[in-house]
Amino acid sequence: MAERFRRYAGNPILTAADWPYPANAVFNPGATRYNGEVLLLVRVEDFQGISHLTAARSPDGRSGWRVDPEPTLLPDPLRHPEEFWGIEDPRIVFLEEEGLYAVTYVAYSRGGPLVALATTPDFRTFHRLGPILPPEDKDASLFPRRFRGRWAMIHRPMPTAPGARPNIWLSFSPDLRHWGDHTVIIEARPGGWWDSDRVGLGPPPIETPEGWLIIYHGVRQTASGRIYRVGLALLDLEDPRKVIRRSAEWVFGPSAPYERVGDVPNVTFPCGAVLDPASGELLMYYGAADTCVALATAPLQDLLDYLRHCPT
Ligand code: BMA
Repeated sequence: MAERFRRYAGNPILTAADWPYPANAVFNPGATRYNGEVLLLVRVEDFQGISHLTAARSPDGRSGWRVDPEPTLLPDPLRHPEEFWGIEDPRIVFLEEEGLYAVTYVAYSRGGPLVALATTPDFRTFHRLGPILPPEDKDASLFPRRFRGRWAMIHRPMPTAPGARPNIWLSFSPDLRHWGDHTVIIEARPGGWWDSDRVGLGPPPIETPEGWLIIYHGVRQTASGRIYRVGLALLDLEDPRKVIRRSAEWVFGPSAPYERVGDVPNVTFPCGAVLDPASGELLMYYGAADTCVALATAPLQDLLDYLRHCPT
């Protein structure tokens, strides 16, 4: 049994039927703690196929969700043409130094999906910094602090060379706007591997005494479509270019009916996680089958113990 996370008994925790206004699907939420609660910034797909983001809040991160009555962050294609076909898959990080939350999200531009950044103090007002990486690039998150004076960001550019696989990259910036020193950190493994088609960051990197815990999605191409599963890696605390460990096996993947069946079957796609200080559990929020939001939990220490036995 390779699974290291336990599904919440009340799954799925949010569906389109829970929405205060018409929605086709609600999935791939970013997550953070805000005002003593868990806040999810949920990707909502409307009936045109265009996505926006709406906040849902819960005191314990499990139940009692309250959804904003209106969209929290709508695409703004007039001022931000990169958002022409919507905004998707947010990752939320609190930047201590700025006293702000940073939201990296996919802006679906006419040139393809790219990485955009917005900051917010309160999840009511957002300040857009616009595109920070050109298309096609997705699955991006900042680290919450600088390394030797520079910000760092994980992302997943799409290679164009025939046969090249989409890998996870790391880049640095002096000011959150200009990014460089790009380097690959986690590659899709070739051949028969479960993560052979592509890999991409899930939730933002989680700082632990043993290193930055990375939860990533790995994809396999099959005769009946792609399967999106979840793996783990550990990056060096002071130099996140160094991968200390990487799980050989996936640690979570589609098996429940709501993960197997939906708009896109066989997808578990986490974009956010928060620590429950009372229990030491990591609460991982994921989109299930591009249709609804679900929760799976694992004691953080168990994940770190498991990684200690994973390949270097
Ligand atoms: C990825 C992203 C996700 C989506 C997943 C499965 O490429 O677009 O938003 O959940 O595919 O369809």
